[in-house]
Amino acid sequence: MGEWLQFFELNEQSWSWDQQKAEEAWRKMNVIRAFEEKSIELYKQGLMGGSLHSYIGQEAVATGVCMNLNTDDYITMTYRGRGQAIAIGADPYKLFAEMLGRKDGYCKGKGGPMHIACRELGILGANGIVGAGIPIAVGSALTAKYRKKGQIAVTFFGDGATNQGAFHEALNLAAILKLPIVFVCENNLYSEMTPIKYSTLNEDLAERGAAYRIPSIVVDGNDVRAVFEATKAAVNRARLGEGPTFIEAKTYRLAGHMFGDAETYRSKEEVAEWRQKEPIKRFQQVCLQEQLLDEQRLNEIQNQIYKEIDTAAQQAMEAEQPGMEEIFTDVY
Ligand SMILES: Cc1ncc(C[n+]2csc(CCOP(=O)(O)OP(=O)(O)O)c2C)c(N)n1
Repeated sequence: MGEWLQFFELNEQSWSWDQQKAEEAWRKMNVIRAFEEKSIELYKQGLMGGSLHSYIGQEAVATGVCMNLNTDDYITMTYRGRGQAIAIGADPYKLFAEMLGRKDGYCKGKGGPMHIACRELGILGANGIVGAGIPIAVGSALTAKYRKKGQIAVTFFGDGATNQGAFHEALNLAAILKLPIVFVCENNLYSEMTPIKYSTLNEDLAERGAAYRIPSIVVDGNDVRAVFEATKAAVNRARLGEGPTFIEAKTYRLAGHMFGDAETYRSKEEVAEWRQKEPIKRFQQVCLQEQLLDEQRLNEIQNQIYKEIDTAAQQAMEAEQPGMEEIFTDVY
């Protein structure tokens, strides 16, 4: 299995991003964070239906991966999928509108927080069923292979999903058919309220990709640079027809599994420890150390983003609800 499994280390000496790339990463991560914080605020006020599963803490994964993608690539993700949607270019107003049940939402307000989909952005759907997005992405990778337009598929899922049967079937099929797909496992150490050590003996879930003879990489999921570089190689392989790659991004969700989670299954000390390693703070330090962006510019961008997110949320709250004529359309 050794030859199929790799531990990605960022080469600090040769790593270089220009100011534009650093700004792109800083912006995307902050838009996701601001959006998720605002969503919690709206949910608390009882303005949103369904459940809300926060992506706070995992921003570097969606950002680092999606910075390598084009909008004609395909992505699937979980109920936390607003992070990936934003990273691929979704409009926060349309996302808020969706979550608030407004007609301007990506699914005309009928999908809610867990079911973002947008064909124009290649988003084949966030999915409330654990692991269900994985075979859908494999199917789209098969389409991409036939179409020969250089498209690829990327699927995001959690550690818990790697115990689903569909995950194993999808990996095996992608490996044998050499499909252009990147499997991105966001290992945030918990499946709902179950710590991974209670459900899975593998310490590195990338071993599961390696077991299917898929080149598999473990990467620091809280370092946007490492996620970007590891994904870049995987995306190149997929575009060149060299088959799938499995990326395990080690990360941590800083909020509860969903809004209302009492978090009795983990200690405050553990959360505090991970808060020190959270991706936005870490990237801020890199930007300052490497003199890519100074403190004033970082703050300026961040403040602007928080204002824009407030405005988008306000506009969505004031937006129209779908009319009765929409009640049976697009519903399966
Ligand atoms: C097939 C299925 N089984 C159980 C559930 C209930 N459930 C919702 S989220 C979740 C945890 C999944 O954990 P993981 O895949 O690690 O993703 P994370 O929530 O950590 O992002 C479970 C068991 C479900 N939605 N679908």
